[in-house]
Amino acid sequence: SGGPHCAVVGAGIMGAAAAYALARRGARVTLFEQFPFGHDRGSSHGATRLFRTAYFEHPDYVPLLKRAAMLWRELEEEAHETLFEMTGVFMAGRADSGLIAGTSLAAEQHGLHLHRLSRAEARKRFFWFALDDDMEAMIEPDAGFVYADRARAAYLKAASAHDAELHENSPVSGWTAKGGQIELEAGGERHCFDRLVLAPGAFAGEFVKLGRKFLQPLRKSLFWTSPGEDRFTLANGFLPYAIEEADGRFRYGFPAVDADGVKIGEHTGGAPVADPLDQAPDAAAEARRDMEAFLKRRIPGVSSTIIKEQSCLYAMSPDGHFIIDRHPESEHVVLAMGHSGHGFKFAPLIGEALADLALKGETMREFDFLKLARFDQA
Ligand code: PYC
Repeated sequence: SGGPHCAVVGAGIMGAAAAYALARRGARVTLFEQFPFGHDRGSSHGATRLFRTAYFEHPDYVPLLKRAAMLWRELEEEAHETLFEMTGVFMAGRADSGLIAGTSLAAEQHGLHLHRLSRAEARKRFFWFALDDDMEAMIEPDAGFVYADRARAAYLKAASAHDAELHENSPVSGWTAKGGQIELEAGGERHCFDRLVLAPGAFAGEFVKLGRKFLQPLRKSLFWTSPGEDRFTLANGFLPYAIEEADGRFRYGFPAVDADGVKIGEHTGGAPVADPLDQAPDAAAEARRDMEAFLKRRIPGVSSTIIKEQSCLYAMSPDGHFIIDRHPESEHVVLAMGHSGHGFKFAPLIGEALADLALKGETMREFDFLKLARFDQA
């Protein structure tokens, strides 16, 4: 293809989506991934990720989410497979919790529907959950989940179908912007590109040349428990869920979608990681016990015995919001980082935004609140 030659670094969901968006627009794309495709050392592996539209984190994300939902459907069409399930998500917490108050605020500001459940209805339809009397329960209908591994693989396949060159096991050791070109070192060789797209996830480190202050990797433990009888399934009305406790701890999970059972994780907490290249240790016995206690207390019908565990890295930005921008050092370098454990659902749109920034120098103004400039005053 005759467009500019773009290097994409990182084949997590953001890099994969960017490679596809660029290749589809006619750019020549070379993607570098330090590990094998589909590895489980970053933030994109696993079967499922939540999708929500009434966004408790900030109402400004809502217009982005509406577009992301449409783009997930486009990817499904391109890939001829189901990647996105708009099942609704069950949420519970006190009225003043970040989850319930924030979701309500975003819904109100953007005219989104929330189905608020009376205590009796919550008990009847969501009998799996043991809720406190002072908790509110609701379903967000414009919410559901994305099949994560499948979506990332679909983006790589679609990028390749549009002639992107994909390199796994190819760490990039450095880059330099020089006179409108980017020099990149990979596999002991120097390569020259017109544009560079950085999607480094938790591995941003010194590599992004912004200093370390924009990234704190956190390691999270995820657990799976046996569904016992076949009741914790979508077919039986068990929805993906998010529950915030009075102490602010936020746990979430999914129905059993595969043989691994019922997934459960904690969105709050996590262990700061000095070097994300270190292999994950087993979850502390204490984290397991804590999750087992949560299951007993809140979802007593599911087995509280953990049958599988895995870890996942969050790439925390200083304010928990994404950083999507051109690089201060060169207008030909663009980046998406700091997804802070809630970025996956946005990936199709972030891929488009990175392609916009790389090819046109700007993207939708709805992304303005995610620029680096917000940290200038700090
Ligand atoms: O973005 O909804 C989310 C989420 C839940 C747990 C981790 N991220």
